[in-house]
Amino acid sequence: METSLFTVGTYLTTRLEQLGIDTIFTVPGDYTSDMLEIIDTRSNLNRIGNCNELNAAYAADGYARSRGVGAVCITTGVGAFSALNGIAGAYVEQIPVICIIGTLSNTKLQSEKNAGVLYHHQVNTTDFVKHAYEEVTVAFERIMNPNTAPAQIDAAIVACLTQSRPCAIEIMEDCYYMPCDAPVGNLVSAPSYTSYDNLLLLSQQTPPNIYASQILTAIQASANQACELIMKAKNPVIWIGKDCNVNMRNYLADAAVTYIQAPFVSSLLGKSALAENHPWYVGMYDGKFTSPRAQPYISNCDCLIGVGVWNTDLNTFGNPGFEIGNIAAIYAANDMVKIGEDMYMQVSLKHFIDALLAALQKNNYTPINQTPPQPPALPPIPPANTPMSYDAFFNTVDNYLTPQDLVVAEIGLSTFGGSSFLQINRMNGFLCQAIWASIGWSVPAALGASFTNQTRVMCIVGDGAFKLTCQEISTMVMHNKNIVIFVLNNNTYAVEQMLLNASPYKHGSTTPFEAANILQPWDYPSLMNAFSNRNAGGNAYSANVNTVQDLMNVFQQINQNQNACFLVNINIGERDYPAAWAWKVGN
Ligand SMILES: Cc1ncc(C[n+]2csc(CCOP(=O)(O)OP(=O)(O)O)c2C)c(N)n1
Repeated sequence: METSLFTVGTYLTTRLEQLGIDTIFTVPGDYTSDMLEIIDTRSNLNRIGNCNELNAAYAADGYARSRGVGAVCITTGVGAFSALNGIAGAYVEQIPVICIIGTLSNTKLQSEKNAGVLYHHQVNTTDFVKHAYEEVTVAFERIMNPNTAPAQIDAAIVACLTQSRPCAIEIMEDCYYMPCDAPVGNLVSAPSYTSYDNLLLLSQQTPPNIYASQILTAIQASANQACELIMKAKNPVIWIGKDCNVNMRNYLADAAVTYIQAPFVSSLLGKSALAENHPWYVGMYDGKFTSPRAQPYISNCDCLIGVGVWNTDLNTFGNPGFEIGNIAAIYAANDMVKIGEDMYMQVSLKHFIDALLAALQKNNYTPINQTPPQPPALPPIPPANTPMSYDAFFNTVDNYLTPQDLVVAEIGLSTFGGSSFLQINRMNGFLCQAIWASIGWSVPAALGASFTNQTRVMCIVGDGAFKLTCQEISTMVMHNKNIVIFVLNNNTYAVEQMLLNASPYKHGSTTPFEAANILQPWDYPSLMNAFSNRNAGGNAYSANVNTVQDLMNVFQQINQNQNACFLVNINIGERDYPAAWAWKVGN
């Protein structure tokens, strides 16, 4: 037999290692066990066993948000369907996750098809996992022939990197240990646009390539129109969005702010695309949840320059139809530029920013602002005996966050005007699943993100969301992770109540909560005993917080135990809400 140094399993693990992936989130299954065995032979790969596949997918998502690309390895059917929600979130939010799914062997499939034997975890003999995953992956490859595995694996991974969205690689269990060709070169994402120089060459040839000319015209015209508006503006504001975090495009946001020298705000999805101690940063712009500091800049703004902002309902909260008012507005995102009624297609953010800055330079642009605004003061820590409330919690946390801290924020009442107003002094230091908004994402995502050097993850999660996926704390303890989880305990699904009927939140209200929004109280700190088997390794702590003093004590403990995992129960009155929600309550 011809021998090869590589098998399908080692080919795939080599590709993952080349991408800088050192951790894979997994749940075993008999169709996948050989793959996990292969992972365990790789000294550069760390296999994390999660409590369930949904958590594994969320963890790979959190890892990818922080590290660039992540991987999860699960079994077919039961595992793949459990993970589907996590993969869907990654798809919607443009997070590159490689999803490896082990499935039955060729022999079993044939006996299923020909002899009518149904194997466990199978829905039927069709490609049922592929059908389920088709909407939430940019590539789905089923590997049934080891000889085609290299090309299939490479195609899936390149699609994942290029489109910054998940791919699935389904491997039949008889293939893992089969030989295949060795990997050639490294896999990189293909640029989503043709280079400017090539467009120019193509447009200058005879006859000119009309498509290249069309794109060049769109780039130039959008840049000129934007330049004209910016030159005229007295109070321009730059609005940084999610496109700047995708595929590491943060440098484009930086280039725009540095050259234009205007105050910038961030969208919820783009929060921390630039570190928020940047001198030109003035806060969050998110419809009704615009931060108080950003508000006057937005009110006076006569030219809004949107750099990579996606318009979603949670990004423009409470502004139906997204009315920004009668001002010049430039939106560059999703390979398009929109200025007023004009749309320019196939204009990548990079081409637009490059051309815009060149146009400004050509027109001798002088920034209207010569110096950045006064740096903000952090909110004062409330008096020590102040009972816990949303605002007391966030104002205190704001004073303790360091550039080492990476905040993973869950969706809920606390996100808007709570986590979203925290000052994050670290690029990409704030993760939130703010479009897909699947509650339960944050705790496993915090685990995933914690595999980042020089990082302490602070996870801020409502009690309702916590209940979905909190078992992953046991994985954190098992792997000695230094993660802090703050459970905002108000015994309710508060945001659901707020959106349904805000009257229980009115001053002095005795209006009962909707029964569906009331939670069974849990003894949260005790959970740490269970998840850590009574603190077996001495690295698991929990605490109850009722006052600001209690919270400051916890931070002291956290700082003294840099390598421990903390579960902190923050007791908040059920009728409390972040002050930023007052417009909704009508108080
Ligand atoms: C998987 C999933 N199920 C249900 C919802 C609907 N949902 C959105 S927020 C929320 C309540 C969150 O409650 P909690 O975590 O306690 O936070 P709070 O609103 O009290 O701050 C629910 C049920 C969702 N977004 N995702």
